Amino acid sequence: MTIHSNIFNQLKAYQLLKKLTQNPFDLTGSGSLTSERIQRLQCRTGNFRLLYATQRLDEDVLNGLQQLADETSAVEQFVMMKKGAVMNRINGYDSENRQVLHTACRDVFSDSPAEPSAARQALDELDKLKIFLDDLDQEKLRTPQGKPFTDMIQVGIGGSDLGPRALYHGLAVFQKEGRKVHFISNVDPDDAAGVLRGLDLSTTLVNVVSKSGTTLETLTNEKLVQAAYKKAGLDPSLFFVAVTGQGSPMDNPERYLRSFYMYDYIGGRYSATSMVGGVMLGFALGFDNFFEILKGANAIDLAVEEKDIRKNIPLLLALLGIWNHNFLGCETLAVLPYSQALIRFPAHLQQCDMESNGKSISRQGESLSYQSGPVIWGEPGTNGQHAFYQLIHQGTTVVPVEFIGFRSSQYQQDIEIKETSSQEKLIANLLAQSLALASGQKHENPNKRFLGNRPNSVLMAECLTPRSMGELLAIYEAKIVLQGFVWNINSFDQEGVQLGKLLANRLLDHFSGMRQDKEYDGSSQDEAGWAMLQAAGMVEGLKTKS
Ligand code: G6Q
Repeated sequence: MTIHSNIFNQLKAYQLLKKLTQNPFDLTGSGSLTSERIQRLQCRTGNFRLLYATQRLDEDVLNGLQQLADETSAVEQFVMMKKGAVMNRINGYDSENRQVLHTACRDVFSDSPAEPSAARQALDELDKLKIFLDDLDQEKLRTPQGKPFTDMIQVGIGGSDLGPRALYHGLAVFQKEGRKVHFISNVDPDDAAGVLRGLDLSTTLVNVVSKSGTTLETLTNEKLVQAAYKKAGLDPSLFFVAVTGQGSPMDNPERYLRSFYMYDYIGGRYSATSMVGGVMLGFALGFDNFFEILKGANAIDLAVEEKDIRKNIPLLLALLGIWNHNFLGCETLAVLPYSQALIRFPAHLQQCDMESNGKSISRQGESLSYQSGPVIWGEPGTNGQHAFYQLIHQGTTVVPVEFIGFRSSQYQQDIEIKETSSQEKLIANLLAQSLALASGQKHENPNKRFLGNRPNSVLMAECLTPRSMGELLAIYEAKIVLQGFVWNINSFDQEGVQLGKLLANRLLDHFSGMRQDKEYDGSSQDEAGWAMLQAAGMVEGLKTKS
């Protein structure tokens, strides 16, 4: 397949939509948010419905967005991706050159998966995981003292941390009794120290997750945790499990109790449904719950094949995002879940979206003459309401919002006060915010005036379960990928994080230089780096310590 080479702002649909920005739908007028509009502008996919009457659009804009999706073959490109096309590359330049097959991790329910060999590999890893989890459940796998394992520390960073961690928090209510998970990601020694403090290492497994097996933070933390085990008189190889790429420096089963693979064609930030999330989530929630996550994600991957934007939530979300960002000029997007369990979900989206679509060249290596991905941020509501919502309502910048909510709570432990439950209070707040942002408020006192026309939509489902969590994850993964197709960028590489890593290593060389030679002076080979170290007081600090 040849990679699509459309230039976004030269498309016919772009010109059409550009004209429509002259007079976007006014949500503040009396009679704007009619019941007919609210009923009509809804979309259903899987267990979710998306309410988008509170976006600044009408049928003409929707038709234009449909044309944009069609003209860029967004859905067709998604299907090609699932079938194993090499989508991760920049044509004509040195770049990654890979398939993009995170969808294969959950394409394990049909006899004719989109890419059979990747689905086979996913099934093989799932079989290994099932055996591992059964061995733990049946206590065939126990601690050297014969006790069951109760805890797991996941050591990993970036994609090997954020998605899995978001899912773990999202589904903590489904945790198996007597099992708990902890995470170490930052190379800040206080991250590890805080987790290790008070943990009984003799009943704790350590899951070291690194696709490359070379990530500085993860390898450092692995060594740090190993040292803690040795200090406690425990042999790390009887406690440490690994998830890594085939052939990576960590691909050495002898060093680990069990080893699992994730494959080259699964990008880190899209890897939560591979063994990167699977081992830890299986340990915490049990195999069946992990399988439910996969089912939910797979259902969305299939639903994305629908070309009608009015019937495909990920595609519609992608296009609404493009309307707000590229046409209405909104620079950021807030994702605000009204669910405490989704506390880490915005952090996962920050990575998944911004690392994917924070690009400024096309897939043909040309500079973009239009905006690519927006800044993504968020926090669970209603806490945010008492914090940053002021700016969203009355600030000088317009921040589109994607609200996420659930009709029922997870724990089902609620109380009625003044004839309403806490869950009802939560959802009433969510819906009220959506309306208030859209309609605004007229007032003779300027301080009490709300301009309104702040675009937002509401993503709702019944309850946050393993199935709907899997759906939510895949909805956003697909949204991000589809936007990348429309913008004609490579959403699957991350060159932008390399330069900082390179410079950090150069600075670290100065530290070891100083340790070896008190008279060491790095200013001649690296003026700026050395000066930064001096200015930060690090040179002085190290010399006085040594
Ligand atoms: C994600 C990125 C990045 C990666 C981490 C960890 O898409 O590639 O966040 O996940 O740098 O990499 P390893 O899993 O190789 O340690």
